Amino acid sequence: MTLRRTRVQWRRLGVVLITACLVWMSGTALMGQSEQVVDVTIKDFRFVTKQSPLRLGLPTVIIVRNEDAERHDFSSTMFEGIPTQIEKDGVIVYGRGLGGVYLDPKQSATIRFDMTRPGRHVFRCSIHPTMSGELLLLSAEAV
Ligand SMILES: [Cu+2]
Repeated sequence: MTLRRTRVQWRRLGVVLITACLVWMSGTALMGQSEQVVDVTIKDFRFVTKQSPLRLGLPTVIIVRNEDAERHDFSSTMFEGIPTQIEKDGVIVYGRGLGGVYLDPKQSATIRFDMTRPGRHVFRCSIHPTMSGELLLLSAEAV
């Protein structure tokens, strides 16, 4: 094998690596766009949400953080009959009949689902009946 041939092979390897890197980068960019994230913070016995209207048919991620020193619950009928994934402390629960998640003080959870019903969806804390909030889901045509 001559020295020149080795150089060509190294150059090819470089092109392959750069291509793989670009594909990976555009892939993560696309994933970031197609997932809509909602942050819900529980503080002073209230749900605080910063939300722009959500679109149907896109993977939705709700991140709930309990900043209180009290145990709370994030529950909603919006997950009814919809495959839902709830992750808490590295444990993932998956199912169609999940009603929500309990959060110990300073605990957080990530809820992933694909919303199919438009409208206003209420969520509440089953421990404290005065606590409630809502998410607005629009159909894609309305946006
Ligand atoms: Cu509560």
